[in-house]
Amino acid sequence: MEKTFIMVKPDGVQRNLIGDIVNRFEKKGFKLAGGKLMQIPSSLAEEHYGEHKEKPFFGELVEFITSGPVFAMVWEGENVIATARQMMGKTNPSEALPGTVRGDFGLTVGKNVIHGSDSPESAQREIGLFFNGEELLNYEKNDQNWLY
Ligand code: IDP
Repeated sequence: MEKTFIMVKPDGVQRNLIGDIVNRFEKKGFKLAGGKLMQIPSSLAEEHYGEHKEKPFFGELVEFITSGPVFAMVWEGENVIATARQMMGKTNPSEALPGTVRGDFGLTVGKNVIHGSDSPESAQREIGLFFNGEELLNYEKNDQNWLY
């Protein structure tokens, strides 16, 4: 089953949004494979956001994402990568629709509450950066027959 990497950013943790965000993914029908509260070291932040290294906001981005705890998760389910991106809303919260995480909770692109992998390649890469195999659980869940 497809997996994606989702992270509540430091602003979301400070603003008490972990529960709301987890709730949205649970209610949608996705299955939690792993999750942890962690403080990201600069080296991991720079690797995670490597594709933005040349951007003017790179320094600010690394500083922000390492500024406090994040809640990192792996969610699993049919088409979860693309669906999670829709549930997050556009990168800039001012363009994100109501009903999306960024549309409901964010105001600025620098503090947009949530990260989610944007493709199967980045999902695989990001899951590998943040979780080791033992932290991802493979277990039976009783709701699956009512979802699939
Ligand atoms: P995404 O998070 O929606 O995938 P990306 O383009 O991959 O968006 O950008 C990564 C993160 O970098 C964004 O979530 C946002 O927090 C930050 N970011 C993107 N553009 C800007 C900008 O112009 N100024 C400050 N931060 C930005």
